[in-house]
Amino acid sequence: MRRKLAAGNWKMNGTTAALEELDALQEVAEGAAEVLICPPSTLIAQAAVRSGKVAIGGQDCHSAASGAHTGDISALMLRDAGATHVILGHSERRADHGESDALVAYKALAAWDAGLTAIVCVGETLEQRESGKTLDVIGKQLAGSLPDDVTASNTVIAYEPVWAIGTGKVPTTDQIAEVHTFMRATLVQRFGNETATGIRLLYGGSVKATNATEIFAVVDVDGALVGGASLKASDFAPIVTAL
Ligand code: G2H
Repeated sequence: MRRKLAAGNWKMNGTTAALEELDALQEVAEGAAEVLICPPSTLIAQAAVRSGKVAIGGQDCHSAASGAHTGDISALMLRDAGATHVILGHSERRADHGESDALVAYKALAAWDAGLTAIVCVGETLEQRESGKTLDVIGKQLAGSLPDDVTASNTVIAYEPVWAIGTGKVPTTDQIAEVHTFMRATLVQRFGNETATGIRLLYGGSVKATNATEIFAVVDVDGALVGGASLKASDFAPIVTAL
């Protein structure tokens, strides 16, 4: 049985005052679903101290354990600051920083070495969807971004159609089901039934309290990666309870 996961990605938002939102999430974090918040790196150590039942994650890490990489953060540093998870290959990283599938796979290895769970993101652009390439794109991203030693506990996959991120546009439940079913089958083929059926598959892209229940009813959706609606506990808590 896969434990549901509600993951909040604060992106480049939040200063110290935002940590109050963690206090307000404690009650929903007592429930059956796992609750994770990925604040900006500057807040991780403080967040981990006051996170209570809420798990804390990073939004990216370098593929190397240490070294001359100005401005970057290693998986070990995230772990040391109190993180248990790290988002990798988010489409904003892929677009803004030119991250390739291969780099994402190296980052996943670094995350595992540091004891972090990698949340690996995949998703098609609108142009790719409209030209009928969605499953091809997702298949290639999964093949290239996941190292061979994936387990149900070291990896979570997030399907985030690029055109749905922060736009308010959400795929139909049939479109989400098609991709999630495809991802599960792809994982079964590569990692075997036992591992693949234990891996949690999240949907991400304009998830809100008003659409969460419908999305969570879709086959093979084990939770959500939430951006804008995770910034305020009053918006995020109803999403958690919808799981
Ligand atoms: C997708 C998502 C969080 P939002 O990037 O990862 O953001 O919910 O704002 O679309």
